[in-house]
Amino acid sequence: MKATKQALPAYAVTQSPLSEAQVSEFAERGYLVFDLDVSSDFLDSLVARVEPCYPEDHRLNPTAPARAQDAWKRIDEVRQLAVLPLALGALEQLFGRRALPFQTLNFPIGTRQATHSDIVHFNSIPSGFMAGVWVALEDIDLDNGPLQYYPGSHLLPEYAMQDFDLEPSYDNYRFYEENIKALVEARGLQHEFGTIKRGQALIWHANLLHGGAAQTDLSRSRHSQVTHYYFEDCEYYTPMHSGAEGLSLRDPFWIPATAEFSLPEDRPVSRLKRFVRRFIR
Ligand SMILES: O=C(O)CCC(=O)C(=O)O
Ligand SMILES: [Fe+2]
Repeated sequence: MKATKQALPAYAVTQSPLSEAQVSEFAERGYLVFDLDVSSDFLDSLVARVEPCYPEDHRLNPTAPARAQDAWKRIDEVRQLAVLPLALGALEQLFGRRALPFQTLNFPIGTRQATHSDIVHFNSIPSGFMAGVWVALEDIDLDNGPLQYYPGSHLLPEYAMQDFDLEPSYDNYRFYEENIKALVEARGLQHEFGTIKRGQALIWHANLLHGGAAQTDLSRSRHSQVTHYYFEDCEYYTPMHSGAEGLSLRDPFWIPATAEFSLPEDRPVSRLKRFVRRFIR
């Protein structure tokens, strides 16, 4: 069956919700914290309904790292948070193009993810039209594994695996992390922590170096949701699958604007791409 191209969802967008000072702060620092203005009941319901999406081993042992990718397909609150008019409006104001959410990740505890920039995972042509919006679903402090980031690091060059003489592949990803760690040390970059309150969001620029700080109190949770966005009128690709043979373009499925949607079939193109990746490299 021929796949039809998804029309851009008709999102409701709050126009220009940010002040000029917030826009310049983002340009200089590569991140911005703002209030999402969502109700406590909404956040309670989101957290409760995502819980069954985490893997069994996390439910048996709540200190085991866990994530639920694209829970928006099943849990409407996750979808609603991803398409929140205020978040879409802020992104549009910061990047000057319509924001298009393509992936959600929910976490029940700290990720302890090593420092990276999302540009190594998702990039665009023209480059850098990608952002993450990290939402605190409960209060975050230094003990429950806050986001850790390096203000201003989005102004560094965009580092791909090849810049460290690494073949792009997830098998080599730990060497990317080692190189980024060395770079942060060599440049003496200073980190900050995203100790933000429940219902606040932190937008990061695609090239901002960030990761998850260690969770020092493992008796606690750290409920959070990240939505990754691209922007309109770009080409999208996966740097980690793009090597000498060319860019691995992607055709993201944009998170729908309303609760009534049908998911794309397992599209013939992506099946072919998977086959190529498995057998021709
Ligand atoms: O939540 C975290 O600790 C990091 C998440 C992250 O790096 C991402 O979603 O891009
Ligand atoms: Fe990230």
